[in-house]
Amino acid sequence: GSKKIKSALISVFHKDGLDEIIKTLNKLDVQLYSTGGTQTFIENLGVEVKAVEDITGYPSILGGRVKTLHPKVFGGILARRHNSLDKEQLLQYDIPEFDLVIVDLYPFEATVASGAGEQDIIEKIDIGGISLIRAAAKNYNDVLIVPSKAQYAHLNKVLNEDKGISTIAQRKEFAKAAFAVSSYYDSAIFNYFDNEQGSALRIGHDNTRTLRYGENPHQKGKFYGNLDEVFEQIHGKEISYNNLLDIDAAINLIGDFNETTFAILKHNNACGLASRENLTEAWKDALAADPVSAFGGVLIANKAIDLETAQEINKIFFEVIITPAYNEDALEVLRSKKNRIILILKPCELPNILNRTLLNGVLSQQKDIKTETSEDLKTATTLKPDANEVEDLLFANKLVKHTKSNAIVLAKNKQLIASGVGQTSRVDALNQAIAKAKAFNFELQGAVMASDAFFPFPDCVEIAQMEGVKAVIQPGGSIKDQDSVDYCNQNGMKMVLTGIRHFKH
Ligand code: 93A
Repeated sequence: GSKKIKSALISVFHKDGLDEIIKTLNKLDVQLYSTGGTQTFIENLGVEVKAVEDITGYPSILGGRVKTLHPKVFGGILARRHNSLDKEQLLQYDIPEFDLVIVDLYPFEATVASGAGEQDIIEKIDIGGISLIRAAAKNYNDVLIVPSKAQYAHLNKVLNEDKGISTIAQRKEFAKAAFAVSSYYDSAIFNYFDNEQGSALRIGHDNTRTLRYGENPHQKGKFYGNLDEVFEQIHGKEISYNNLLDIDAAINLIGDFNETTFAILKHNNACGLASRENLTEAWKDALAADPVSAFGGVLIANKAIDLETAQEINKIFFEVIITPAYNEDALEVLRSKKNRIILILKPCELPNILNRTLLNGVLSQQKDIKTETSEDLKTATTLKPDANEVEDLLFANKLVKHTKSNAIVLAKNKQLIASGVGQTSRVDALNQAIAKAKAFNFELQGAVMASDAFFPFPDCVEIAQMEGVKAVIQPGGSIKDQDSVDYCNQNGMKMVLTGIRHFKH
């Protein structure tokens, strides 16, 4: 149950914030023990403290690599206070009990981030501190563990609330935080050694966000990660689970476009996208593809939003807008709706790994970061696409890569005309795209078609040709490729092959 803290072992890297705790512990008559630097800090506060070296009989050796690693330290942390044999051994070997352990680890991650050399980084792998944390957390039944300076405020609260008495529930809560710290710390070390893999999923103790709910209101939801690295939210309501899915899709999509581009996404697929010299034009032409779907969508642009564009955007209802920057007057317009989520996209490198849970495990793969250029294209037909058509083909191909399979994208003049998304057959995807294009009065004459995977039969090029599509981009690789190529040749169409499939399930 409840325990009064009589002794504390303190070994912290960052000393800031410790003074308040030391003063409180001193007032509560707690016997303090500490390692070298921490000892000096405590003594400078005018508080009495015993050196760990005086208990172990060893000085800090090997340049500090071995300071606290000793049975007299770990015995005093791990001893079960209700176990008479443990108690006897403490007496036998003259080991003091530690009721409270405060640690702040060597800053491994920050040292890596600072660009330090390998030797400096290796020295920042904390061994003694992490062991103190794990030992004290294991013995939460008797010991209160404070595993990083992030928990100082919480400790202060406990110390002040009940005059240095902690409950078992509180100690278990701190132990949970301790294992979050130790597991995060070790995964940061793993990531450093595993640099070939790119950064793995990083879940930290202060990196969990409880969402209002999951995909639907009856499902609980959480996000593990640090969104602050990716964007800054400057306006609007709390970001939801579904918003995050769309934000992720939007950021990955826009990353493939270099020219001034505006995109509108719904359910992770683009329902509008255009590249133009001017942002307002890009917005208008993105919206034109499907103003119905755009309702409640997620918007993303790769240029700062100006006033004129903001005024245009403001005419429709949308959930989220993401851009690298906003002009002050544009922001004023966009802020007119209270709930609208406004995000500033930060320049940051996202992990190159995609993980997805399924059955009783996790599927993991590298991200699809392949973006084809004109050099990747092989013309399969007698007619070759001209320069403008090549631009449109590459444009459509980028879009189809970010669209759920089976996918067909129809585009013209760097504008998405319509796409068929997530269909169970390629023909269905094409028919959906054609129907949408017609519904919004688009003329498909001269348009291009992109497919995320090969055409198993010539039916898609036949249907597309009848609607006026002039050029096709696809990976190729079907045993019946030649049937599609023959049809194109007989009907004056052009076809290029990329050799790269872009399934997205
Ligand atoms: O090099 S260590 O892994 N060896 C140890 O035995 C040890 N014990 C505590 N580093 C060790 N520590 C770490 O020293 C703590 O985690 C803390 O970050 C730091 C505090 O040292 P000082 O009190 O000398 O500033």
